[in-house]
Amino acid sequence: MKQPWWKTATVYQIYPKSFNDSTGNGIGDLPGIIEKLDYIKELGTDVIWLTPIYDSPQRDNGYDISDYYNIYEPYGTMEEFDRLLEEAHKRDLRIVMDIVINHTSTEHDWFKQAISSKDNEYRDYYIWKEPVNGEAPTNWQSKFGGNAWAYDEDSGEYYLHLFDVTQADLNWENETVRHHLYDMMHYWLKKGVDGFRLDVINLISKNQDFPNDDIGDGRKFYTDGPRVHEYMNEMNREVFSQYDMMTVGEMSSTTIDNCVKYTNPERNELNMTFSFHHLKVDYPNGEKFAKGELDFDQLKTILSHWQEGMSAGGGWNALFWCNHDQPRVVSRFGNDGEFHNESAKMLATTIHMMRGTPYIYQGEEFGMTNPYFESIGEYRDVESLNMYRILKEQGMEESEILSILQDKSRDNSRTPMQWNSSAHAGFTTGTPWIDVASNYKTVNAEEALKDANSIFYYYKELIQLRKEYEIITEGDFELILKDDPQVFAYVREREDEKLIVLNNFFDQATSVTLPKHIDVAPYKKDVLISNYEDPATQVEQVTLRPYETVVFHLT
Ligand code: TEU
Repeated sequence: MKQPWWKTATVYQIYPKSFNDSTGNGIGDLPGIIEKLDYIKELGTDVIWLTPIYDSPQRDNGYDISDYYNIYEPYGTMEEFDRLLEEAHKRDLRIVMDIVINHTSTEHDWFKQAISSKDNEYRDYYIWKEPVNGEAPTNWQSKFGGNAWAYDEDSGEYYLHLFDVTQADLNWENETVRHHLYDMMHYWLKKGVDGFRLDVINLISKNQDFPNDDIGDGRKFYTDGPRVHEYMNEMNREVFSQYDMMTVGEMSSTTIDNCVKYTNPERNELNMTFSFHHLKVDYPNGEKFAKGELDFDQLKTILSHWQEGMSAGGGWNALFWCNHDQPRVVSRFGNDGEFHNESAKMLATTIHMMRGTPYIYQGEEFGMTNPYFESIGEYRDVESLNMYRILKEQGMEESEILSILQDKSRDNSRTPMQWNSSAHAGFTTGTPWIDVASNYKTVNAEEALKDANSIFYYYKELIQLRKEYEIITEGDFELILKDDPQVFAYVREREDEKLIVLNNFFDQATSVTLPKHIDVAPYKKDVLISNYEDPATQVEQVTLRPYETVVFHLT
């Protein structure tokens, strides 16, 4: 049976603000993206995910929307968006828009009306509560630090903001709000958009008792909440089911069971989900803003559980290491020094041979690294700046905070795209809104395109393999060598075909012996892909060099 197009596709994520500036104002824009469509096509990706481009005060770089129907002016005009869509479609590239419907900016007209008086017709578009004992209604914490409620002096009530104080949560219990949002989705889909990435979509249903959280930060009262699947189903019925489109839900702190429910096609909710548990394995005691090391055993366990659990339940994973909220994976879990090339390719292979739809974040395809900023003045991200203030107030030394931000800040992935070795890496002829990483003269797209052994052409090969070998999208998954301290090894199997995927995650060579139950004797063995020129040829016992990855194809 023909698979839906999004199952064999690879998605390229663009953060417009940092992608390519065509006007010299230091901010990326839509005409700048059009200039680079042939580059994206050359990589071989099929879909472009655009992070929010709507009108916004940019407190959270567009995840604080003030008008769903207009383009943020420095990015360009609606005509330029229409041209981008047309030029992408000419190249068989689909465009997926990022929609933020858990909250709006407090600059949105709805919120301006809502805060103007208690009896305004828009009041109930948001979540307002009376103080409790003169305090915030609950002890829930914002994900950007501090309490999740903001006090409005005029009305004497608080409004909920799970993120920044300028990002007010919408009241999804209000059917009028839901239908306004569905109308907005139809507007973009009727223009020809090919799908949506739905921001923190599993937070939209809150426990209507709004209880205090005696042991946590309140997330259990709004994560995968009481009516969330009802709302997803309604969205699908009212909108998604009417188009040939793709939906991917960003899920904060979710579970495999819920993601099976969100993505099993029989439930008519979403096509696939992003989950983040594998990207918290360097959070000591679950604490993001602290110095942490890769817990390799946890990484293997989590990724394998999600592969096995989602496959068993008929769900579908979005596969990723990087996005605009995450540090650059080659700096985080790889080696951005001596083994930059090898480790980037190994990390890519680890997820691109898995079951799901892979996502490549701009610059990941040629190994962009964290920028290692040395002063707080170089940071722009609201979460990082909030946490800098909070940690300082808690008495932490500035040097320690800056060291934590070098590892964990979301700005690590938001530095300008490194196109070439010219000023500001060819991103802008003006002054970039955020500094370019200092290694742009050697780590850039132009250098990568000239080098047949570059990370770029390795990603291109991985993307092509997914289209050629159905075992990659449809094969069963089995983790092997579970206790090996440095190799992430797994088998994909489908009828009489196997892939054996071996990934050395460290800078020391090691040897592995396949477990006895993996019978390889009757098979013809080929190497499908490897990051070393001369990979092993026999599979039963393999020596893996630093960060070596090799995929054996058994037929
Ligand atoms: O991210 C939600 C999210 O889970 C992360 O922002 C995470 O909560 C944060 O980094 C704390 O560790 C989405 C968008 O991807 C993000 O850019 C927005 O800031 C956020 O929602 C609010 O819209």
